[in-house]
Amino acid sequence: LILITLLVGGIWFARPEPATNQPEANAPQFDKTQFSIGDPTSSWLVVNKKRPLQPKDYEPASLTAPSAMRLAGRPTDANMQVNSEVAIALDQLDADARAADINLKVISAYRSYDTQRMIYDSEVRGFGQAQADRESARPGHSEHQTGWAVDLGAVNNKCEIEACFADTPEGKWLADNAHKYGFIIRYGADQESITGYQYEPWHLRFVGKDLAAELRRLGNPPLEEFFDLPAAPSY
Ligand code: DAL
Ligand code: ZN
Repeated sequence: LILITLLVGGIWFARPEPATNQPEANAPQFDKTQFSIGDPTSSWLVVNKKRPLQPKDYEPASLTAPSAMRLAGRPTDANMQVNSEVAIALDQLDADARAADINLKVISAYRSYDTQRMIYDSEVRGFGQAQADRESARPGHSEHQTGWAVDLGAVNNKCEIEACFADTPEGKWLADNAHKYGFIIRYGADQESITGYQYEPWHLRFVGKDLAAELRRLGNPPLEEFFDLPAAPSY
């Protein structure tokens, strides 16, 4: 045993130094294949107009409302709920937001296939199909159907689900801080030709802290671009 230990130790210490000392060359590459982008239970899921949920009527196994964050509805309402990982992240985000005098609430979270269809159909009736498709996903195509997405707003209701939310203290705080809790602003400004949707500064998508940090480091490219997927401006 002593001999083996000495031998292994000798081999270990005899290992040559890496060829370069440049930190860049040795920095670990972000592994884009760590998690599935097709499985709706994966926080890296990419769903868009070209990538329907599989199955289209997918339902998350369990959903729960954040326990301390303020809600526009009741905690037992499905549309106040997200998956448990997201609920925990939202409570952490909210605790730090409150400490910074930022008062947020959940406006809309989980939506079933049928609920999404009702919302989409009512948008079509109100604004026509072309405009509806810029604002609302068709059923089977929404992040809201996965439990990974949530629309947040200010407790004072200012600019609720409007582009001007980006200019409110709450919207600015989210843009600056959401990544620390694993969220991205999924439908960024000037990304409609790729994401298929107008700017939605209120729509947070949980992707986990590692990916959220990497996307921020790269200047917030849309998920489609990051994962080398086709742009999804239309169905
Ligand atoms: N408003 C987003 C795109 C949705 O309906 O999922
Ligand atoms: Zn949304």
